[in-house]
Amino acid sequence: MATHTHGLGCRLLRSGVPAPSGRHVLGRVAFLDHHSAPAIHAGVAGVGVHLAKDENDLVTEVWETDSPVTSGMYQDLAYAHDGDYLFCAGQVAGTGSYREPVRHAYRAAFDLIAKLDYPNVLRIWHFINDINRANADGLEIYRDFCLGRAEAVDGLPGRAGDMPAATGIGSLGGGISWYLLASRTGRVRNLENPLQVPAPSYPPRYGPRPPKFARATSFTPDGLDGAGDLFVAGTASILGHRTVHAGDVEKQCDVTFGNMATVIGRENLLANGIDDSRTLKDLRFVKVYVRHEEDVPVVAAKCEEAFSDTAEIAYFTVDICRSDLLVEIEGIAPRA
Ligand code: 3EB
Repeated sequence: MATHTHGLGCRLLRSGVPAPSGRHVLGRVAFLDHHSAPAIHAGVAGVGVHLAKDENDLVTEVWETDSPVTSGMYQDLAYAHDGDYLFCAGQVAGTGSYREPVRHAYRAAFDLIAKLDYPNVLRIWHFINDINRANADGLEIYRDFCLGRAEAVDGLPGRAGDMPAATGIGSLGGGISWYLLASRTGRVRNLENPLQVPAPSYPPRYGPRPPKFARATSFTPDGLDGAGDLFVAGTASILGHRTVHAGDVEKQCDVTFGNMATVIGRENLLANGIDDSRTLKDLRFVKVYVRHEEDVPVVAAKCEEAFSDTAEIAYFTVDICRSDLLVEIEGIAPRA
């Protein structure tokens, strides 16, 4: 991560135009006041996600690596890889039914992963416009998306169907923008949270097919021990499979912090055979999604207390996959 001078690194910057760092850019995700399709610009693979209300609110996430990258387009996907890591970004245009195009987009990405030989998927992000609105058939768009994703994952061979930590969150436009990171080597372990029902086991009340993602993904490069880089999925105020504290954003923050701390804490890592331990203070590159703009100050105050002074924290005002969720938070606990 940014603390690394080698391996996969991240920068989360409060500006639209990041200064060069001297490392190789694997992928660039710009959180903009408009949408911009996956593309290669000056050799850099990237996508523009419509997540900012105006141009004073821009954030850029840059993924960096050690070796020169090769970038290109595969179907509608923009990708780059360096022999160790792969970045891939896609977009599904707004439509009355996402099921088929999401299945198609996921399949294309997994074809690319197989073709280029990056079988370890580390992390996936999805930004879904009108996430709580009904599609042409009256199905909520998030549920429509989950249906296509589940069908795509059904068709994947062996371990490829074992999905990593993800984010599935609203956006302000552009259909569905999404991106993923994968590696050729190293060890990937997907973790669950003992306080939450695994998302793939959610009961049918939440939609015809459940969300397919893990609560966290541990990525340990070859030759190293412990949890490595811990990617924590978008996390919300859910215990078991139920939303708790509907209508109370502060209590939703507390449950979210508890969920994140539990997933990366010593007990859960040991239960997964990983001799390591992390806390909320180890989290970096934190993205905080807040449903109502007026809640941002109180959520930010809670986050500043919960996370480290040195954590990069970006706040976005967007809808969340369940109408009763007011806040969702993700982060990365990088290896030391
Ligand atoms: C949850 O725990 C909250 O559909 O990929 C969090 C992270 C959530 C990822 C996804 C959804 C997703 O169910 C929502």
